[in-house]
Amino acid sequence: FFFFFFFTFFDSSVKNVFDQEGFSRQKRGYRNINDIEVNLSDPLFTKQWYLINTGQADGTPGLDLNVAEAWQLGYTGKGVTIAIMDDGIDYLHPDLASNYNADASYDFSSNDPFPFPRYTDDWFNSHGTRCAGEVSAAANNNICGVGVAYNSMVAGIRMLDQPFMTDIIEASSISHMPQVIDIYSASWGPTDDGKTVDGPRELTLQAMADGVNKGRGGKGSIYVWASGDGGSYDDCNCDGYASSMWTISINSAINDGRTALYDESCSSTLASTFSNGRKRNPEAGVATTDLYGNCTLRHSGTSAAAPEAAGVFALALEANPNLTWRDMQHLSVLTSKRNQLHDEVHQWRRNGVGLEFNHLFGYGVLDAGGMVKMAKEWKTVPERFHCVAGSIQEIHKIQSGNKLVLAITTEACQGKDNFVRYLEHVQAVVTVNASRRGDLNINMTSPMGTKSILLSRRPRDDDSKVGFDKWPFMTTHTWGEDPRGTWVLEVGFQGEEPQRGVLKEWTLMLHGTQSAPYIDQIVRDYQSKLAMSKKEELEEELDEAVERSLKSLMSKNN
Ligand SMILES: *[C@@H]1O[C@H](CO)[C@@H](O)[C@H](O)[C@H]1NC(C)=O
Ligand SMILES: *[C@@H]1O[C@H](CO)[C@@H](O)[C@H](O)[C@H]1NC(C)=O
Ligand SMILES: *[C@@H]1O[C@H](CO)[C@@H](O)[C@H](O)[C@H]1NC(C)=O
Ligand SMILES: *[C@@H]1O[C@H](CO)[C@@H](O)[C@H](O)[C@H]1NC(C)=O
Ligand SMILES: *[C@@H]1O[C@H](CO)[C@@H](O)[C@H](O)[C@H]1NC(C)=O
Ligand SMILES: [Ca+2]
Ligand SMILES: [Ca+2]
Ligand SMILES: [Ca+2]
Repeated sequence: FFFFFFFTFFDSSVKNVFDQEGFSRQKRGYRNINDIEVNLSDPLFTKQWYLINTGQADGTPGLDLNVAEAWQLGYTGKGVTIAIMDDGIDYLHPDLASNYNADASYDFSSNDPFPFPRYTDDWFNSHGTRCAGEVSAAANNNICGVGVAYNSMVAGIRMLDQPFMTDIIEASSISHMPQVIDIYSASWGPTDDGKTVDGPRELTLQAMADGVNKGRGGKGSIYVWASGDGGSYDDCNCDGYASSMWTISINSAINDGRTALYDESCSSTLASTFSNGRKRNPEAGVATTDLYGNCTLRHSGTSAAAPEAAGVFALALEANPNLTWRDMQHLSVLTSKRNQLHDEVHQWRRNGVGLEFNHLFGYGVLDAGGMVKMAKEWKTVPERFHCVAGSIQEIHKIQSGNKLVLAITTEACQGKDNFVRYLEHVQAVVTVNASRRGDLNINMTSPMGTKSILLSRRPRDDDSKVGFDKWPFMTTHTWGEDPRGTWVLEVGFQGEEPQRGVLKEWTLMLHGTQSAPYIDQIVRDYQSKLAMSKKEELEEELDEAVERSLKSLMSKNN
């Protein structure tokens, strides 16, 4: 993440510092698998390639969550409670019972305190139990495998197993005991049929807002969301839960770094973890606990990816319980890694402050070791501000072969109390209709030149009536950028038949800080860089850079 600091906080006169090789070494730090000393008795532990990937099941060695480093530093999730919002948890399972937090659990599907899964012959309701094991399965007990945060506590919130979902059930679930539950993991959302556009309703939105503002004593509930299983036919920016700023949306890679076939891409995904797909090897799935005391090697889908992220966040929270919901997102952005992920469709790119991202994987795969180390030293990010950068509310026609290009030039509320200088999330609130909604595609480019694909083609979506009504498309790709300047929105059609449509609104919403985050980290990282460096020349150069940056920071912050 050195690039980030450099571009964000150092003036252009020190550009040559950026060219030093050392920076990219830091970002993708090599880890020798043979150095890992984790000796656990759990029979499935060595099958859990997503924890430590030594090349099991034809995987790529080193492509994992780097949990071993976090464990070796002593972080295993102690004192942290993660709720699995799902179809229940087999809390009698011998690998889960000791970590089960009964007091924080509830069954909203049948209104009782016992979220035990309902029996069906086909084990349909095994999902929550499998997710729970990924987070909190106990270690060294000779049963199944181990959780990412194997000393954390897991709560069951049963809420998926009733005939209809209601706003009240969702809202009650995500606001259940927000002072006890630290992290909520959700592997559900609107139907992944490639034609649904839907999101949280009124009560659930309010519950989420209350969660991030008041949960955990005001530091904010951490909501982890699976980005969806709709594959290339769907776009997770059409899922208002995954695309919410208040959730951390997680996608998945398979054990050789490829995308899974069910992966949806979108600009609101923050980072990725692991799941199965494509591979026939039965051990390429996710090994975890299963119903009625069993274990499985075959947990799957982005559903399996979200709980892994919840586990990593539990390790970070143990390292620093002061982390806010935004700190967790910043840490994910800064420490996630490209590693050996590859997306055949979308390039990896760097945004205007040097952070590497991908349209499908977000900022890359979570790195538990990197995260706890940074979390330990982390200072809460500065206050967040919100700026309506501009709004176009006129009728604009869109036609196949003739895309609409609109621009908003903004000062990002500079000179006002709510000036946003360092971006976190950006939302483009769009009202548009079309003769075929699924053929619409929308891109937005920031003043620093970062293009976000806000909406890609969804071939199955044949809506011609509703369109998008004040829909908040979100991007995380411009994280850390300076939003001042001209933003460009491009709206066009892709597909066989000619289409037409009308855009009625584009409102650009900026969210972020006025003062530079990570000031302390910059200095510390430069210092450690200096300590490691053998070249005196480099030392001098870096010393100067630190001094200059501090001066410029002070002038910027005053
Ligand atoms: C792992 O632990 C077991 C039991 O404590 C011991 O017998 C075994 O030698 C250890 N293996 C390694 C590689 O340290
Ligand atoms: C699950 O566990 C039960 C009881 O231990 C056992 O009888 C059954 O065969 C197991 N099922 C599977 C699919 O492993
Ligand atoms: C958390 O915050 C408290 C109070 O501000 C402070 O004393 C403590 O050092 C912080 N802990 C960490 C790990 O930063
Ligand atoms: C889109 O909205 C415009 C203006 O309200 C309307 O005239 C047009 O018929 C609508 N088009 C579609 C495809 O719904
Ligand atoms: C948006 O970007 C994608 C990917 O670069 C491109 O294929 C598409 O044509 C663009 N659409 C518009 C409307 O500019
Ligand atoms: Ca029950
Ligand atoms: Ca175990
Ligand atoms: Ca979806």
